[in-house]
Amino acid sequence: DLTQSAVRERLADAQAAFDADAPYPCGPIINGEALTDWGAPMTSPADEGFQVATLHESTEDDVERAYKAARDAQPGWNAKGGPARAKILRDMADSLEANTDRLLALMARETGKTLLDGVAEVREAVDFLRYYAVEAETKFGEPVRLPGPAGETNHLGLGGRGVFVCISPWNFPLAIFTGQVAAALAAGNSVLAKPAEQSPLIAFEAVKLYLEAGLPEGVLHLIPGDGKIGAALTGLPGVDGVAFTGSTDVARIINRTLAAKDGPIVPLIAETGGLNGLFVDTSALHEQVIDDAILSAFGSAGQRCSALRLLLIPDEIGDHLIEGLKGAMDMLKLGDPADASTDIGPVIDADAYAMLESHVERMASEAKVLHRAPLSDELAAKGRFFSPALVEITSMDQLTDEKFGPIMHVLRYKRSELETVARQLADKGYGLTLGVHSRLDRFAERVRAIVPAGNCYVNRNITGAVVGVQPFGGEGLSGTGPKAGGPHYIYRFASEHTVTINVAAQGGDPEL
Ligand code: UN1
Repeated sequence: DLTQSAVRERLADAQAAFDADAPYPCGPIINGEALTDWGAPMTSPADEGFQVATLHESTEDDVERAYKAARDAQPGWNAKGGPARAKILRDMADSLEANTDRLLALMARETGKTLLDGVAEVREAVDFLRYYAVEAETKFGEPVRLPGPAGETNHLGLGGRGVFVCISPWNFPLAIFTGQVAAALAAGNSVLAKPAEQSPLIAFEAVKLYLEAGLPEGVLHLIPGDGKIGAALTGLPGVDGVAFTGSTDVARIINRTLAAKDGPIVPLIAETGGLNGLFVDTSALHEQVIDDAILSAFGSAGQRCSALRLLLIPDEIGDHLIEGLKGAMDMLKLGDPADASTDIGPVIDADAYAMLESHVERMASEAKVLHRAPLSDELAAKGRFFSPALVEITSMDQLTDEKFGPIMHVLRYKRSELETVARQLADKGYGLTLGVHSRLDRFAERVRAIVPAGNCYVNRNITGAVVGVQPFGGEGLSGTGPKAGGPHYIYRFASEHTVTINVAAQGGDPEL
């Protein structure tokens, strides 16, 4: 039954069932064994009185043990070959799909993710698994015969690099966790996965499902913990690669840790922050600009690296657009993420809340806070709900770096100064998402020629990249590339080998 009310009822039942059994014991999973015997309580950002989980943090000893097991298991996993690994990834995808309702309930409580965002998140995780399954099959099957001189055969084969460390963020606690792990596994690596310290439970549940789907126990280990555990993982002498999504600052720390080690040069795949602009010109459709700007800046409570941070509007239509944005903000519903009518849930924790509040305070004195979305006292008292803010800046100097949350800055520009403001934004050094709203093709080209962006969106919202359709990732301060969910990503997890055989020595090439 797919009527709206039936779906709502089903999701409410799943939420009630989840809530009834909370708090959940959560901890490392090493060699298939979950360590959950003791743990610190974790509360929900949407309701500080609700205890979601107890977390048994990993120790350095756990890191060592998991590493040894991962090292031992990797050759066997690699030798299985791409097609056999693809089958397991598909079974993992089916298992996530079958458990969607429970996973939505869990994310609503652990990270404050709204139901609508949760649905997209499970979808994305499933898409990653199926996308990398195809990659495993098509790129990691039989070695490819290459052309070469008569008398010898040449083959190129792809395999895993060894043991990969995957460090994932809380804002996509299932999708990015799964995307990194699935790519590493597809290529034939074993994995030590560290979810963000704010979202270990969803990763814990996912790893349990993966093991049930037939993933060998030694191949994937869950190592929850804070930055200390991250440092222990990336500092392991034998690590063969690191995939990281999070802040630019932490990516730099990881890069330094890897570079300081004696031994092989270890690749880092980093997806970091953004300072994403949306350029509007006078030909744009106002209602569409408002709709897309609101969704891009405030959707997921602005907690996406792809989110809109700066809306650039021409003087001529500035007042009109700003009035429209204020009106649209008044319509936003902040509330319980598990309620299907909620648009915006809480921000992740007290630190995030304090950082955002202090930025808005600074903007109130140095720039101008134009509007805040409505937030009831009751909600504010219950969890980390932050009222979305519209801030007008008058100079690009007032926007220094990414503020991860629901704050949209607007800057009015004179048409004759488009190139200048575009250059000022480019000079910030990021290059993740970029939006353009115009009915003139030439306008998008002018902006794109100046502002670097891994993902550019024209006349639409700038978040929600779809796996395989908009491979996602940026450049400069935004990351190393290659793009997740795209055809080049998997190669960074792989090693390449050629085999050349002098067949003339055996009496000729049997294949010719
Ligand atoms: C992130 O926010 O850390 O396009 C990256 C999007 C998502 C962003 C994920 N793929 O909105």
